[in-house]
Amino acid sequence: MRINIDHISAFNKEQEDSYIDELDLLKNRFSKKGISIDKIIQKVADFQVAIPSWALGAGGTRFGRFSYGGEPASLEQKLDDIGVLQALTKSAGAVSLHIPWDIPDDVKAIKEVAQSHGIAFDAMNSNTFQDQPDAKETYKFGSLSNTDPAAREYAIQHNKDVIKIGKELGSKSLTVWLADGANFPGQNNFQRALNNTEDSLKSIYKVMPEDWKLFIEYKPYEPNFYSTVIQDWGTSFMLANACGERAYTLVDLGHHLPNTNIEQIVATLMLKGKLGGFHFNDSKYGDDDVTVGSIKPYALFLIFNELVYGMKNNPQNPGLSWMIDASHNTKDPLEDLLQSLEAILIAYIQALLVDQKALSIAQQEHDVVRCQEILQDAYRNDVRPILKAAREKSGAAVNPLQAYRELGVRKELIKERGTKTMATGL
Ligand SMILES: [Mn+2]
Repeated sequence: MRINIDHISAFNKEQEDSYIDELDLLKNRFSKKGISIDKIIQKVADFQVAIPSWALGAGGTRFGRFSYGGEPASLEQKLDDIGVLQALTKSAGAVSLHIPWDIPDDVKAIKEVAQSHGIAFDAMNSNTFQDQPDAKETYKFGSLSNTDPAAREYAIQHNKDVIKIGKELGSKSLTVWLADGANFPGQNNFQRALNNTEDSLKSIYKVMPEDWKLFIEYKPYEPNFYSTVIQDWGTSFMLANACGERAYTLVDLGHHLPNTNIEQIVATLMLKGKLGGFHFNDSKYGDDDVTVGSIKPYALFLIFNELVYGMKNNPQNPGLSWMIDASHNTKDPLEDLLQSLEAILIAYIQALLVDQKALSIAQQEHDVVRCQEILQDAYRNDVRPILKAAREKSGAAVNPLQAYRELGVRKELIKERGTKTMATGL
């Protein structure tokens, strides 16, 4: 299933002028504050979010997995699915591959498929959280932190292999997320586990090409329930500093205990030039991996407010690697990803509408009430007309989800692939 430009322009023609009046209202309102909606439209049109190769299959839990038909059965088909998202939104122009779930058999052919969809290769993800059928060592008691040097070396070598595959594909970064930790008090010597992890990460960093970045992700609990070796941003930050200049912390929204002030974490990391990447999802209780913006959209806006401020004021921080890291138990994953992309861009636009100059003055004057008013004045807008204008500008469908349904994409995919296919991944 390929969506071409004719599909999109025919769809957009039917929607013509449906948002122009509302857009003009927003332009008038915000130009009085010196905020240019046209500049925001361009920024939104340029914003790209990577889609992970494991998000295209039916997500599941340890209790079950329910298929929806037409799942991608190969890496090529996964790229085709991202191609659908990219054609509809023009904001999903990258894939983040997971190794070993998605080792390309033919690198050249895979690169061509990606290129034909306008998809770049974002960060590579290594997997040392489960044993593969032919594994020579086990990760049952940890990978980069394991007390057994042979298991550690095995995990280091896996990361080196991932870098090698990424180099061939044109990726420029490696994301390391470790499941390492302990299920019970006393199981691990915290200091030894941390030291082992630092040494292992340094050996991986050492072989990374000069133009690559290392992203170190953290998570407070799960799959281990007592302790996690890289439990928080501070530990990740410390390890990134120990590795070197091109090692960064990666923040995943769902990898925090409830009510953690994530906006403050991203602000601190950007000030220190150490925020490398950001994973989007949403949650109610833990690492729930539900659709972005479906539970706490105001929190997402506050985070984006700090990201926008940081991108403007912290040249010491590099451009960020953005990725959706979510799962879908009961939804068509492509529809879920379209909803996530929509929520990300809406929060981004709302943050771009914050009157930063007025906010800075109100902060200086300790006008607490005014500070809140300024934030809410940006947040309480229906910014979808701006998003539609950005989409039209970049050749995307003004309403991607509606276009997806009207074009009958899922029906077409089921016809092509059948109802029994299953994607590798979670
Ligand atoms: Mn993640």
